[in-house]
Formats: sequence, structure tokens, C-alpha cells
Amino acid sequence: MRIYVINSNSTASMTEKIGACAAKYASAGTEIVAANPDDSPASIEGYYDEAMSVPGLLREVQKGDADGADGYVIACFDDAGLGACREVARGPVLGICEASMHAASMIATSFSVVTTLPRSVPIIEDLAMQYGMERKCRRVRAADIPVLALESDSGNARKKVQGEVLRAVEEDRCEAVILGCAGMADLTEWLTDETGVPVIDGVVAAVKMVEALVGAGLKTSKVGAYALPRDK
Ligand code: 5HY
Repeated sequence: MRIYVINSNSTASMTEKIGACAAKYASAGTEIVAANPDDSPASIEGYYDEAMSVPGLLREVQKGDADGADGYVIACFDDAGLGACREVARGPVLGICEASMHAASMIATSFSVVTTLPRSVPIIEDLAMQYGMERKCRRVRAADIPVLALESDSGNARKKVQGEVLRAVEEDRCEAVILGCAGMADLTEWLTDETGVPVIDGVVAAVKMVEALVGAGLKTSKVGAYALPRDK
């Protein structure tokens, strides 16, 4: 099967990293196509960037559909444009916040999220409510780093993420930690070793869930809210 993993921002180095993490965990026989819009913001940090990223994201999903994609992962933790992408896609479309929270809820009674900037915290808290996860989500934390610091890092950004993950385990007493940015995907194994709790990267969680849904013969429902957009 062919899964399009779409980074909503236009930073190609992040797309490559996300694609490599997805491919490492994909099943034999799954082809990962990593893509990003070329006209979206370089990083998604807040509602404005989210809104600016959605038209390009929709075009990438439509390209995937024309290319015979079986399913899609929206690899930006804000899950912006997810419903709209489902309207234009036939196969399942999963957001990485949605996928990681569902994965966490099945392996732990509670989780905390560690994201990049404090401005993303209320956005992710709202998503936890939207997904019915507010009781399981102990806290959404920010490492206080810009998204692109994860790309050009000398180690400082990674250290800040590590510090916040360790504080989440100690102070929140959560049983799992979700990494709240697709640019953190390559830190997952290291942070799991450091903390001793399951550390969940939404990109890999979403890829594995898309594989499961497609394998079960399931597609996005075209009756109702996710029907194709109407001609005007
Ligand atoms: C992400 N921004 O996953 C996020 C989430 C965030 O460009 N890719 C981005 O708020 O850090």
C-alpha cells in the first residue's frame, strides 16, 4: 500500500526526517511517500500558520489521490485541515495528534504532551477535548523552543525537550508522553530509553493506524460531513 505522509510546513529537511522515521516503522510492502506543500509557512506555530498551510496541504492530498494513495498522515501536530483533507480523500486520513492520543489511551491510563512553543499549548488542549481525551491528558507542556530549532540544533533544543519530558513524568505522574511536534520524531527512541515510559511519536503511530485501517478495507465515509466538496 502507498501512504502519503504530508508535512504541513514547507521545510524539506523536516519532511525528510519525518519520511525516514515513517519508513523505518512501516511494514514491508508499505511505500511511504513524504511530501510537503512548497508554499506553506516554514513552520506551523499558531492559528495563522495553520490557516496558511491548509490550501497547500489539500493540494498534496489531491496529488496523492491522483497517484493512487491508499491513505494519508497529516504530519503536523496541530491537525489543521484534517476534516477538509478527509473531504477530498478516498482513503483514511489521520492527524498525528489524533493518532498519538488514541495510541496513548490504549497503552496507558494517562499521558502528557510535550510540544514546542507555549502558543501551541491551548491549541493542543482544545484538540484533546475534541478527541474526548481531556480526562486522560494530564497536561500539555511546551519545551519553549521554536519548531525550526529542531532542524538546526547543536543539541540545545533536544536537551530542552528532554528536560520537559522528564518533568512531565515526574511532576504529572503520567504513564506515557506524547511528542507534540512532527520535528521531534527522531527523538522518540532516545527519550524512551531516558525516561522508561512509552514515548509516542504521532507520525509512526498514525502510519501504523493507517496501515491497520487500509488493511481492514476501510475508507473515509463519503456519506455526510466527509462527502466530496459540493460543486458551486
Ligand atoms: C508540527 N508545527 O508538528 C508543529 C506543531 C507545533 O511545523 N510541525 C510544525 O506546534 O510545534
